[in-house]
This record gives sequence, C-alpha cells and structure tokens, in this order.
Amino acid sequence: MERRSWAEPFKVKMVEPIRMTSREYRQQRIREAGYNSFLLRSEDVYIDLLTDSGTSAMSDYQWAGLMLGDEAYAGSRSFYHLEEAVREVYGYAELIPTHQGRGAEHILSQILIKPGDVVPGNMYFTTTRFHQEYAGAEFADVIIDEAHEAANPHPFKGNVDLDKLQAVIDEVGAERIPYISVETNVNMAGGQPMSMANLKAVYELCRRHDILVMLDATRALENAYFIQQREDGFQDRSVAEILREICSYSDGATVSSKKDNLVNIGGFLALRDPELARRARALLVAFEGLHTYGGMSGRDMEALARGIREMVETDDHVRARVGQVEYLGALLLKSGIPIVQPVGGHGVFLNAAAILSHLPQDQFPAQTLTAALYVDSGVRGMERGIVSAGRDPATGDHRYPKLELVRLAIPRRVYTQSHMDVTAESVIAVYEEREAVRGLQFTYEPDELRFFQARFEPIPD
Ligand code: P70
Repeated sequence: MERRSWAEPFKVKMVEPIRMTSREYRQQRIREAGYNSFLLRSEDVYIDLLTDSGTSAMSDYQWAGLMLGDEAYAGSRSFYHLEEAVREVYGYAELIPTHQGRGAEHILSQILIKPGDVVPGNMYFTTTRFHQEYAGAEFADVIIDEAHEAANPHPFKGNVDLDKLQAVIDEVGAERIPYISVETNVNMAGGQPMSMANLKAVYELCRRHDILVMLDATRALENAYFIQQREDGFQDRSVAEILREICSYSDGATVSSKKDNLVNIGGFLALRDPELARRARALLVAFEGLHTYGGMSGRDMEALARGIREMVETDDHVRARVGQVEYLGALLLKSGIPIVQPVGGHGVFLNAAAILSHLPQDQFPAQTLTAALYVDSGVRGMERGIVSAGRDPATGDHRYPKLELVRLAIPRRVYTQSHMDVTAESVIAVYEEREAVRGLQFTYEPDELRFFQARFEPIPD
C-alpha cells in the first residue's frame, strides 16, 4: 500500500520530566548567566535546543549494550565491535577512537599540518578551525557563495566552489596544503548538504594535486538523506549505500559520534592509510588513551557500535529525524519568520540579522535573540554569528561573518511535535516584539572559543 504519512519509527519507553518556569524567573537566570545560553543550568530550560550533540535518546538495544561493554584496558571486545561497525557502515579500515569529535580533530591536525600550511574547507567549524590554527595552519574558506546567503534556496549549499579551491592551490601551492577539510551537512551554514557530484569532483581535483580529502562526517547520514531526496540518480538508493559512497570519495574522516551516531559521548578518526593511522595512534596514547579505547569506556564503544548500525538500519529513522526539523521550519516559514533556507538537517536557523535588523552586528544580534527567546518561553538556542566567529588572530578585530544566526538544534528522538509547536509560537511572539529588543556588550571575553564562556550585559540607554 502507498504510504500517505510517516511517524517516528519508535515508541517511548521512559520519560524525563521538564519544567516550565515564569518569565520573571527566566529574566533573573539569563542575567546571572551573562546572557549566554551556554551558562544556563539545564534545569532552568524548558525545551533544550542548544544542541543536537550528545542529546539523543538511545534505543533499548543501545542501553542493553551498555551492560555488555568490555572494560578491559587493552583489546576490549567492544572496540572490535566498533571497528567492525565503522568498516561496514562508513567503509574505513583504520579506526582511531577518541573521546569526542574535537579529540579526532586534534590528532588529525597534529599528524598532517606543518606551521605555514593552509587548510581549505567548506566553511569553518569552531573546533575544527581551532585545531588547524593551533597546529600552525591557516584556514581558507572555499564554500560556494550561496552558503553565506541565508535565504538562498540552493539545494546543496554545502558544496565546495571548485574555482575557489583551485585558486587556493594556485596561490599557495599543493605542497603547502596537507588536506582539504570537507564537512558533510555544513553546520555553520545551517545544516546544509553537499551533492555527491560535488564531493566526487573535489576528490578528483585533490587527487590530481596529491592533496588528501578529510571529511568531517559528523552529520554525513543527514547529508546522505538530502542526496537521496534531491540529487538525480539517488532516489532508489538506500541512505546506507549513499553514506558508503560519500565516504568512498575521501581518505579519512573525523566524526563526533554525539550526532548521527546516537550516543551521548564519543567520536573517532577513521583513515585508509595504515601508515597515517600508525602516526595517529602514536599521538593517541599521549592525548586520548590506548588505541583500543581512545577516550571512551567499553560501554560507550558498545553503545556507539550499535548506534552506528541503527542509524542506517532503515531509512525511516533519518526521514523522521529530518522530517521533524522540516516540520518546525515550515511552521516558521508560514508565519513569515526569516530563517535559513532550505531548512537544514539538524536544526532550524533563525536569521537574527534580519529579525533584529535595528542592531549592528557588533551588538551581537544572534546572542541577543537567543536570550530573548529564552526569556519568552524557556526555549534554549545557540548563537551562531559574530560571537562564534571570534577574532582574527592577525588583526585582533572581530571576524564579521555574513551569517548571523540563532540555531534551534533538534535532539534526535527526544521531543515531540507539540514541543515544536510551542517553540514556533515562542519564536513568533519574540518576532512580534522585536523592535523593543536592545543589544548586548561584553563584560568578559575569553581568548579562545569565546562563545562558550563569554558574558554580556544589555547596552545601557
Ligand atoms: C554542536 C556540537 C560539534 C562538532 C560539529 C562538527 C561539524 C566537529 C564537532 C566537534 C558541539 C559544539 C562544538 C563547538 C561549538 C558549539 C557546539 N558540534 N564537527 O552543537 O565535535 O563536540 O564531539 O568535540 O558540529 O554543533 P565534539
């Protein structure tokens, strides 16, 4: 029978209470948190859309796996289960387990980058760029221009601009480019996918110049789903097959398993070249842990091995996951709220620059809008704009990104359609009162990755 509608391919077995608070209470809490949603206590949050990272609900099968974790220091059975899952689902032979994504980024950057190198990438990600710069490289953005335009409906806004990439190669020389960092479903662009054709072309170009292609495959499953939905020739392929093909156009990948992989902690670096893997393992023992656990316990690895298989077992999982994000996006679009389009894979991104157009960017419109939304309803989002972009290490000035966004990231298998309805109502209420919202100024600005711990206050009249 033809399917008319879909619903989540699971039912709920356990619940965790959440609490609605008063507006006065939230006003007090956000002031104490320095108007930074990272500094709120989760108990004071009603619907937590800060991140889709480490916030997934695990299945009963994953929870059962926790009891079976092998906690041996060396040679854990759970490590071998994980290695097998990564080989089968992603197709990489060499697995280097880490405590989470940035652990893998650290190791990769340290083994491949020399001071003075340049690493091109399709838009920056905060921790990824941090580790590239920390190892002495400069990051060069080679994403297509459309990615920087919030309302541009391009179906593959994560694509690499091949001319920009070629220009970087011509300018600095291939020998100073150890690898290109290619992110699937680009987070900072709004969860936007790249096409298979583009990835393949990037891989071919890089092979001609002996440049490695390293994926950030953190949300590659969601990218695979968009390829199935949008790219010619993939409609009849399973997301599992598409994911394998994505990885085939790369030499390795870093993965934060806290997203697609449906676990609360974990990550890995995966490689094809055994010699590179040997060098990675040599560093791993200093920074993460022995090569058969990295930064994870045996039970973490067991739950992760199961999560990796579960995410591709049927296409229904990812359809429901992205479908829920699209549901929230459609509610907002219907009410005329400016958001990043097309709606991304892991969250809805509000265009704070357009919503609070009376605030200049150095009064932090996205930070301000995130705080206003929390005060309105207890919904917690995350700033993804000028505060996240940080300062240019050379000049010390703010970097002014074109996108000034508030991310409402949707945890996997956690919230219901009613939570999405309440969230949309709150965004609409804040939008209607937008002109009264005042900008913010720093009271404390950390040197590195400032968005995590920065503190602000409203600009006085
Ligand atoms: C988020 C999280 C993590 C992440 C990612 C991509 C595409 C690597 C990582 C690092 C958590 C986060 C991190 C920095 C700033 C804000 C939030 N993204 N690559 O919420 O992985 O966190 O496991 O070290 O999205 O988007 P990990």
